[in-house]
Amino acid sequence: MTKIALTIAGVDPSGGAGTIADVKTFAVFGVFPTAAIASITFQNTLGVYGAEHQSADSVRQQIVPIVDDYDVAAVKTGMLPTREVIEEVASIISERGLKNIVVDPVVRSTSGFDLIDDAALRSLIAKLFPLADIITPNIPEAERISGVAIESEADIQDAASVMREMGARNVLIKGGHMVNAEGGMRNAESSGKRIAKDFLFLGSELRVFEGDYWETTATHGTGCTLSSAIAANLALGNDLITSVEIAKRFVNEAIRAAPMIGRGHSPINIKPI
Ligand code: PXL
Repeated sequence: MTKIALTIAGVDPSGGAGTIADVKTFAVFGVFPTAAIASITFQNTLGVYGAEHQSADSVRQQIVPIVDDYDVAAVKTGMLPTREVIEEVASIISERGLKNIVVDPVVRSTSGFDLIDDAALRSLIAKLFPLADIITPNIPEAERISGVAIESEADIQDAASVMREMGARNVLIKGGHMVNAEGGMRNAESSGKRIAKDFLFLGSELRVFEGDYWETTATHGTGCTLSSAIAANLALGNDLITSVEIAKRFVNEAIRAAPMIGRGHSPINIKPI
């Protein structure tokens, strides 16, 4: 039986992140992709130059015909640029009883472009976190959302607690940004080999995932791909831990095998593992 997933996110026309990465990821997992566009960004591998956001009404008009027709098995949200769009998405999820909700709290691009404003962030927390089966912040996102400065694994626990108090049931904090920190994150066993750790809080229970850390600039689209891979696996009927495990291996291989295109941060290589 064909499983269907929906991404509600921004378009990166250069193909590295956002909707294009999500759709490719769904397709690789054999899940039928559908997509509602919340914003069109202007960017390439060197940076984000601007964006033209969709209205809440446009986002509703895109989503409702999809979910009223198809049996959508999982939903991933990415860049939702305004408070109005976030509130509309939260209303539709509640109204239509949508399941397997993965919220990637996209806040800013790697190049430092703010992808959502402060009012949007507040409503993302208030309206969407309680509806999410899992939220997937990276460290800068976890810091901005929780207000906790993250320098250690204890800080990660604190940030996750704050986000759980905000209403998020399960929290995956992606540690890729912390691998460069002095000390803590190095893999002691092997000379020079480094590891990236991701921290999954299933309720209050912590699971740590370790993966190889590739020294590379090819990281464009990692967050989008991870969250859409989790959604694809939930759509296929896998449980949350299995979905996170598979998604993490998938992104790790996509980073390792990145095509190194463009003059900035190359997109990763979304392909079967
Ligand atoms: O990776 C964050 C992100 C998400 N969605 C869109 C983006 C970006 C970063 O550039 O452009 C559309």
